[in-house]
Amino acid sequence: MFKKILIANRGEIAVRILRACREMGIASVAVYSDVDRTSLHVRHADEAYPIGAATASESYLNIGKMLDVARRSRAEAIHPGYGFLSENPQFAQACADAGVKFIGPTAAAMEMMGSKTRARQAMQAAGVPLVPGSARGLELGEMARLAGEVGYPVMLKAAAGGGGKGMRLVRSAGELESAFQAARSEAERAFGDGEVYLEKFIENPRHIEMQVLADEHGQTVYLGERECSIQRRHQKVLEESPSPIVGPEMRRQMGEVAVRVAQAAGYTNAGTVEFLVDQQKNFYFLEMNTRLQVEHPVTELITGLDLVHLQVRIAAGERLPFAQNDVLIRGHAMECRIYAEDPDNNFFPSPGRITLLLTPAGPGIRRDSGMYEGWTVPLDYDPLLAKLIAYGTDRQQTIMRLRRALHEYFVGGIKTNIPLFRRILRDPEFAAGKIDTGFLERLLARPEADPVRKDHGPVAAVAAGIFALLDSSTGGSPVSPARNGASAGATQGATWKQVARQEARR
Ligand code: MV4
Repeated sequence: MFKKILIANRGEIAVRILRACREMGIASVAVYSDVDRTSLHVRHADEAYPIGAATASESYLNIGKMLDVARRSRAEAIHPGYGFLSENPQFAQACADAGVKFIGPTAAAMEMMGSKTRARQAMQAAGVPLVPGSARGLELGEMARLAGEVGYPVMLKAAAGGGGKGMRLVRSAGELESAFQAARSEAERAFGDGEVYLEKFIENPRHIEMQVLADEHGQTVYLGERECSIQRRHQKVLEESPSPIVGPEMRRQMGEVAVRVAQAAGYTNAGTVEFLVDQQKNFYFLEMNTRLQVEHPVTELITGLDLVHLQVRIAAGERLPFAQNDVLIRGHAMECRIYAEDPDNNFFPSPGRITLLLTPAGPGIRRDSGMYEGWTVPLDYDPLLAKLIAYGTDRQQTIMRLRRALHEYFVGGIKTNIPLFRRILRDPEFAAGKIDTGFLERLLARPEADPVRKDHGPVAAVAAGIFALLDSSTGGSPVSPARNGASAGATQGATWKQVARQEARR
């Protein structure tokens, strides 16, 4: 086993990996940028090295600095977490060349999955179900022909993309040419690669992914699915396992396909196979994420496994300590991603100092967090602060526990999306498991019930008091006797504004 591991990341995931290291008796090395000197991951580590300016390219994305710290600290392995260098094949290769074990798949497996067209070709050859479309990049003429064949609407995607970047929905033949040019130039600008391919468009799909683990001795297992349909602008917000629509038979089929995907890619360590699922529950391979994911805790809770321990053991050359038949799924888990952003202001990032932090606990609650009271949230990175994860015997109990924990959670000094979760978890469609990738957009388009109107009795009494006071002090103005008391809805706002202005002048 490794004696020392470098964690090439920050925030809650660095804390998560540091915890595993300590449990395993492995010494840990943290790295930190200038703005992370006082961050939680630095405190949990045995050693910590500064790696430069806040800008990620100078610190957490800098391959040379990361390998320099590995050499100076004599770390034998590097865990990349998620984001930053975690899916960078050049980094995985540089680690291998430097004799440091990268805790993840090989550079070759990562590279194959990095190109969506290469992955589609390999998966088509392996008999994996794909969304109908092209397995390679196309020119406009070929694209028009194929789009006619599979039928509109179609989706254009960048081969180098993923996660929603460089995608274009095309509803009819007339829109194809301009969408094609736009997709190509966007892909060229974003990835330096203008290759664009085509898929039939799946209306209101679900996003369901399968966790896999593969050791370096040829054994691959699946650990159940995660339902990730609650997203906003391709950013996941809430995840759960099991999916409300996946039963044992569908799980076995998806799991076996996911294992086939991993084996066709020569995949090792932890990975996630993403599927699009249509309204008839047909599932199609979308892409493979070659890293430990943000939402891994829901799988840990329903399987009882520790994915980070297993990643480390696999990277050290150990065999998987169990077989597929030993993997049992029990209960239900649900995760809320707590972001430092303001849901009332278009989800704008809300950095700043955390002046008061009240944290939930109690039965069935797990919290993976990178924040503490008094810490200042930097604005330089992804604003994920923490993950609140609930576990229960079934979905209903899990939802009640999560609602209870969200009621307890208080983060003062900054804005967070905690109120959004309270709203999602009260929604009847959500409670019924009727969710797809359009759920959150539909929820946000509905105006929230006005909390003031619910107590209109006391509010009306206070208003009447103010009106009476103003009436006596200003000789009747600004509230005309005709409108006093029972004013119509449309004029009410204007009256209030008048009163407020009057108040301000006093
Ligand atoms: C699609 C699709 C419908 N049809 N492909 C978005 C992210 C990227 N990973 C793939 N995405 C989609 N691909 C076809 N052929 C709809 C989406 C999509 C989506 C997928 C997963 C989760 C959320 C989504 C939100 C909008 C669109």
